Amino acid sequence: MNKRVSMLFTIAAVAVMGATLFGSTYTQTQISGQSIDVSQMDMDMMDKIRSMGGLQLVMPQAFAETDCGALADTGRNVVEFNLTGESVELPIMGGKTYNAMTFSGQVPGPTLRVTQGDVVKMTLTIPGDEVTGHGNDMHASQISALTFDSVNPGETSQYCYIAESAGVFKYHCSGVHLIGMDQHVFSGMYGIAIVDPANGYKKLMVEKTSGSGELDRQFYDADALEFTLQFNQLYLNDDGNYDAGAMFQHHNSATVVNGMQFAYVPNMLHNILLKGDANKNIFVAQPWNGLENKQYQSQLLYVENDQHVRLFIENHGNEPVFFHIVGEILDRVTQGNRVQSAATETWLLGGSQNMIVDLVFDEPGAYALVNHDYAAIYTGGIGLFIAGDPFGLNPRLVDAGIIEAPVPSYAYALGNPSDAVPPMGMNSIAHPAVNVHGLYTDEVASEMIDAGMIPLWEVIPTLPPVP
Ligand SMILES: [Cu+2]
Repeated sequence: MNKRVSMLFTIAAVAVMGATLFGSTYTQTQISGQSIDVSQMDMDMMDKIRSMGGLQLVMPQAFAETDCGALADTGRNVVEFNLTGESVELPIMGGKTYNAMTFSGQVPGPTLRVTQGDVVKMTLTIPGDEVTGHGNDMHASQISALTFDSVNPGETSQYCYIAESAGVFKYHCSGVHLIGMDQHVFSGMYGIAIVDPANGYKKLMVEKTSGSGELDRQFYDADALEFTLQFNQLYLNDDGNYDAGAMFQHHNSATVVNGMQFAYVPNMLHNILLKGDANKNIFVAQPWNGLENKQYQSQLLYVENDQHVRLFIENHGNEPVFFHIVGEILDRVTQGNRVQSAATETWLLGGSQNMIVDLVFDEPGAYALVNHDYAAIYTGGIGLFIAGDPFGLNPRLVDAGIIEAPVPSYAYALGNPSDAVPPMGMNSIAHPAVNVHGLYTDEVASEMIDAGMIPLWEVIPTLPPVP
């Protein structure tokens, strides 16, 4: 019996059981249908509808069309999203590795960025030597889940859809005919699609008091410096394999942001800059400390003061995320294309939930982003934003010849970590520089270097020492 036949059999069996339990009327039509006689309708009403221009569907092609050829002919912008499903070994804290499953050799998978109304053409290829099949369920689509069925090793599948709704949407492996979906997702097969609103993002208003009781309203242009932060957990046994028993009991072994525990904390470079000594740690937890960690060395997130910052945040995990930035207030929280809150200290994301946070860092300083669940903080759910020049480094960096003139953020000297920088959208401010950082295979890391991102582990030893 093949799968579709067995599903029909199940539906029929449920109907028969219902008829047996609730009596034979269960399967009969309860309300008789009635056809509409247009000649009997209120003609005034029909005239009113006509004068309004009639009833029109806003996006007439948006309904259930998944044929790539048909969608390409609609004149819409078509964005190709090509992924491979690959099992690889990747590092975890403590100098160990785990058996990861990835989209295209990285965790999270590549970020897709489109504009509302674009056609997404998703192609998933599973190499012939891959140990298992994989699928891709994209939450940005509104098409039948049957489309997401898994692809066998050595095969490719493709589907198309219109990104109809603006917002942040996860995508994730759907396992092998749904079996092992949890294992594949928690082993690394997840990522996001950012669907920019058709008319762009809104200006940001930040309202404060001046101290005299007067309201001070500051307006910021829609353009913003953007970051992605994707929360998840790892459930691993001592051998670095997925532990389903631990998952069912919600006993995670790590909290990860963009795939890594403590990904955005200081490393030896920051120790040198601030303490003049690579071994004098400036933060309580520096597990990715050292240039030999290459793309896995931790990096910090740099922003300017008084700059509009936009964060695309997704919770891929089994645990809630209580998103908070220590020392800051979330100036605006948006979900989908609707503002949910303003001037909020913390916002809760359940599993497979997302938000866009807009904020402005007012004072120079270090600001920790956290999942404000203490178990999450201590197992890796913390990172640091550094706003402006809180450590007074500008003159020293100029003297050392690392920068020519004072800069509004350290991103100009060091760049921001690539795994936290999304592709450019219609209201993106370009990052001054991007360094190679993330849970990437060495192959993916060298592709990024070829594309112009900075391998800090090669560049830093060539820089003049900072006094
Ligand atoms: Cu998979």
